[in-house]
Amino acid sequence: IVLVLPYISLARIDLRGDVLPEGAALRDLLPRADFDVSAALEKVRPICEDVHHRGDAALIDFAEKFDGVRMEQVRVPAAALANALEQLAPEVRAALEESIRRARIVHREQRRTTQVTQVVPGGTVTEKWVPVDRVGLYAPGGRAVYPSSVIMNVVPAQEAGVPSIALASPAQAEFDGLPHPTILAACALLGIDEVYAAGGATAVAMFAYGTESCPPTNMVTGPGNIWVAAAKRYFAGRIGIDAEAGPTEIAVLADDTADPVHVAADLISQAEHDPLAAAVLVTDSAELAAAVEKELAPQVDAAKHRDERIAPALAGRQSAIVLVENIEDGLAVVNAYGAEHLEIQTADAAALAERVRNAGAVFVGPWSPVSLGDYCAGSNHVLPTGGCACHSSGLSVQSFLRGIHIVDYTRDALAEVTHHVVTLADAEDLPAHGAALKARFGWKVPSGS
Ligand code: HSO
Ligand code: ZN
Repeated sequence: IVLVLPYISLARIDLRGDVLPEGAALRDLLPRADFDVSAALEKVRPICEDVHHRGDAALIDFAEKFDGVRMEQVRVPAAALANALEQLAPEVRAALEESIRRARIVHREQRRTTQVTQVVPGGTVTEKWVPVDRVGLYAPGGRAVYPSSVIMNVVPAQEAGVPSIALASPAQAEFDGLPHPTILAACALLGIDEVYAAGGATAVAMFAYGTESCPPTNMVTGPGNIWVAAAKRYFAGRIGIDAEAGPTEIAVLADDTADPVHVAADLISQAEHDPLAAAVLVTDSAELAAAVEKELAPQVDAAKHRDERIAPALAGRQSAIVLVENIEDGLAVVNAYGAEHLEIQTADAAALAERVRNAGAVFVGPWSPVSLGDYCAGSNHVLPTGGCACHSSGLSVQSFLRGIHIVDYTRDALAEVTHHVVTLADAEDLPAHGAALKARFGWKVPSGS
């Protein structure tokens, strides 16, 4: 019997030989999925406004329409959370607990602390970090049921000290209109008891406007599909949001020291999420490129989600092997691309990682694959996609904190700088600004010293 394996051929982009373009020109040569959030915006607007006007009744109707189940209530009863935890397989519980433990270690230590700066004698500016009062976290359902993402949203919010945390996830017909039981169990493990069955744009609208059962939140975070991204954009400015998450991405920068078996496995691991997921290998070794392609075929063939996600993701225009003249050029390429996840599998991986400027997260060397970061590294896996790593960070404890400047000057310290304030106020033709200081000193400007 001759077994014909479907040959997975990644598109090739050959940047060897010529002088490498820079900046935007280089970025334009690199592959990326289409993710048109503004087009989706028009569709989510009426949905969000319906939730605004009809509250819980709209959430229940939309769940029936989109998730195929008519639920009785939006808020998940406490008994359902306890029950989900009870039913959770012990090994899954142990793994979730370890994931939580490691994420807590990292996020707790990364919390910013109050910084008092003595600007002049008698004059201080303090930056105080205050958690957001109330946040709504979203955990997708459908194709993606990720209790790990519950952890990645809840832990930073808790470590920031957010006093009120609610979570929403779509109603599942299979589970009588409750969110998926592993999502509920993860909430229970994390001590989150305010959970709602609401999906996509409707969940974001529920958090933004509030309904009879869910008080409004100040902020919404969490991954989701294009409807969630569009709803976040709709509410941006009214509430705080994290990045608009698009399809996941992995870039691997590798030289001939990399193991093609590992590289292929890592590319496939993220292609497993979505037919639009991007897998990009950047290498200066034609031999490695060929070996990875050869290795992909049997690994893809054996993969569970081969047909619906992995094969289309690898064959999609967003995925490619990029050949470069040398690793320096490779570094320029990955910096131009700004991947959500960047693995560095080269001889000098740690030194190269230090020079990465644009990436959501960097995974150094052969023993730090992206899958480790997805679950158990302690790092956060909610990361900027679509090139947003060029201007934004992933979710962290900082995402849920606001830095408030507290200004405290004595009479003498104010007197000493008054003439400068008055001069600048006059220069901007805002003399009342200066007058606010003059009034304190009998309308005579202290001369300064
Ligand atoms: N790689 C995804 C997160 C995830 N992976 C959840 C597995 N479960 C985006 O960073
Ligand atoms: Zn993943």
